[in-house]
Amino acid sequence: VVVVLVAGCTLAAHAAQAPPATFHPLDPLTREEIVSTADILRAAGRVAEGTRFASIDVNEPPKAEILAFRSGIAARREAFVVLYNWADNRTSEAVVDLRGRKVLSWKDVPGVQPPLIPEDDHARTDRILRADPRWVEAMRRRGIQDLNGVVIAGYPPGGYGPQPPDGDRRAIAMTFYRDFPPISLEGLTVLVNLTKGQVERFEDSGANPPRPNADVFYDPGRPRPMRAAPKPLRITQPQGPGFEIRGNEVRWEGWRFRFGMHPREGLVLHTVGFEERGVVRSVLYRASLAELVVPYGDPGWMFWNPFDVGEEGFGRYGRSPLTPGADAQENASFFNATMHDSFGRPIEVPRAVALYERDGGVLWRHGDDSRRARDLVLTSFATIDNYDYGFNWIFHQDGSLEVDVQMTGIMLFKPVETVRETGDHGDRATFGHLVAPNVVAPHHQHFFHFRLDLDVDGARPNQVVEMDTVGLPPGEGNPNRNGFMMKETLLRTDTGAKRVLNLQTSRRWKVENPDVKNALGQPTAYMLFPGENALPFAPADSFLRKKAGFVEAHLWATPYAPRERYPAGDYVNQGPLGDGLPRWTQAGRSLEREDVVLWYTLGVTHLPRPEDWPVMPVHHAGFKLLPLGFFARNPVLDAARPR
Ligand SMILES: [Cu+2]
Repeated sequence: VVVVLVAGCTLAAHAAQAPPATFHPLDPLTREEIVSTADILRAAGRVAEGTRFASIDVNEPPKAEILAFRSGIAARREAFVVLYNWADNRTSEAVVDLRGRKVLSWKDVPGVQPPLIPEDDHARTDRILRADPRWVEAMRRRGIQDLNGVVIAGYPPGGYGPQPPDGDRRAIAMTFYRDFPPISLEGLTVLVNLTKGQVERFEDSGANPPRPNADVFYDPGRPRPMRAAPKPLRITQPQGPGFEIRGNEVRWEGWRFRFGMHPREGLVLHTVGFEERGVVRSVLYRASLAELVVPYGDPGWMFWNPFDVGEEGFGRYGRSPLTPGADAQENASFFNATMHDSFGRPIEVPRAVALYERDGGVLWRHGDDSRRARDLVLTSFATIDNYDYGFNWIFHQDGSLEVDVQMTGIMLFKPVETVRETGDHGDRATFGHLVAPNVVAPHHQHFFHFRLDLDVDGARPNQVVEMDTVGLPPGEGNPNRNGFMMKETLLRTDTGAKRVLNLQTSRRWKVENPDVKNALGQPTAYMLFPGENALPFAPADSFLRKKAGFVEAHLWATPYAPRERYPAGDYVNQGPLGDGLPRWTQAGRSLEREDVVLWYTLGVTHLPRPEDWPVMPVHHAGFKLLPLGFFARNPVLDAARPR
């Protein structure tokens, strides 16, 4: 084992400097801080030849410290690092003090695996599989002479079921044609033990379906006839944007929030509040996409249900710059993000985030008195292999905050014999839909899971209330049988706060502050207002539902606990079943007059259409956080008249 030590002069060059005036302890790590983090760990002898940096992230200080933070204070600055050493298959967590330039803590975490290490996992899988005579034979049987004509990738073994308890690092291997289109070879089911360097499971059903014609695939390089561009629609702001930026803080139309790009979760919102008469009222302490899992409905594809956040590292792996004028409006401001590679080197992602104002349609009207709305959109996209996910956090002037998820990119597919449906159900693809000749896209679901740490007028006392609307039975109080009422149920414990949507009761939930009342005497609150959603089709005892336990409910609520960040657990890759929300919520912790966190599952059932091929037009799904008695009347009554 070679320990790489960094020379003293390098350390001096990165000496801690006074933080800039706009510094906030939740700001993402800078390029220099990522370099320092790796340097400090090396200098401490913690980085061996086989060590990889699975994640480097700002170690968020305790909530109380953040809420007490005032600019100018030299707040602590720490990095939280997950390291993996190939030499002894060891995962470790370190906290590095960037001001004191020392390793504050080091902990080995036995039996767990960090997410995909793209720099190594694919290459190691490739090396192991090529050396296996069964694979060589499988290629020969498929008539592939030139073995350089295929590439091999290794992914976290998601749906393979529980892994042996040895803790070894494993990958599922997929073999693709190298030339266009890069189709994966059917019939091969291969599990590779990356720690022992051997193929552990090899099944070849020998299927060799026809290769679909290349021109049914999306190829950005192929010349295609283009329609004429529409007449110009200019979006200009001659006096500049309506928002104000101070470091990572944004101020706009009463809203105040901070944002950052997180290596695992992507776009994160911090300390969201609404300013009224010079006082900032808190709404959300932190909000992010905490997990995403995509189970496929084709029985031949059980191995493939990736956890894009926990297994792949959504922010770090999915980095893709935004295209001005396409991914964001032409008046957008763009922000770079700094991610890192497995060797701890910073990677600058240009235009990782965009912020812009857009027309928001009618704000309100009555007769000839009407007002136009303006929205503020914070946006980012991640390309995770074939799929592209966009996240819009949309701030509205009326105090509502909307999450708009955009699904696009290329659907997974499998080649089939069918060229054209005959109308006879017999030749229909049962577990998918024919989207092009010889191409079936399997049915699948996307389960986005958001962690929403609401702080309504303070972190506490907050509590969660379920709201159901029910029709009154006919009787004395309801002689005309038209009465319906809204029933509120306080969710008293986290064990009892696993709730699913109910269309029959127009169910929704709110987080209220029982001690802060509006002018009408009502507790101030924010309501989670659902949009499209779904329940899993996998059976209750399936591996998927044990591993992605968060799909069991649309809404979960927990008392705030700083270590509870990821609903399927910290280590999802080959991780234990039932970790995360199902485990934390067994104890029946109180949610009454607490600091509460909402967890929301947003499910989308994707039954592929021909129109989704070869690249999908964006499908939107989302939810809203609406003020509910947070204001005592329409907060935009004073909006300016149109000019
Ligand atoms: Cu989809």
